Amino acid sequence: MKSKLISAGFLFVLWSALILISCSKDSGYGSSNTNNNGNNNQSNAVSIDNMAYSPSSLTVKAGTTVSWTNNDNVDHTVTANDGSFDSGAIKTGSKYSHTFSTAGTFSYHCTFHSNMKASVVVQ
Ligand SMILES: [Cu+2]
Repeated sequence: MKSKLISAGFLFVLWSALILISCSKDSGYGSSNTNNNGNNNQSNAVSIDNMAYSPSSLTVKAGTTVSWTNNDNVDHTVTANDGSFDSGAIKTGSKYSHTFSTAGTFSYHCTFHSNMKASVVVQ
């Protein structure tokens, strides 16, 4: 009688622990996946269209690779004001990528069109 009660109690504790473990595993896994996907897809891409960079100011974490896609019908460049990176001419439909490894504000422009200016803020 006594041992039956003890083993029932033990099973209940074991069962509760299993539920707790599986719950925390599920929620941790799901939320981190969603965050990673959201960040990667949205925050590191710049579109070049209508003689402008969009967004004109992009904030990323250090180590992020930013890619620019030329969706305009003329060539453009992505040229750092301090010379730290330069895409050269990016043709229509082409892409240029640069990895920002250090924090800071990196202003850039298009060498063909002096009014085209934007920046990447690296945190
Ligand atoms: Cu341009």
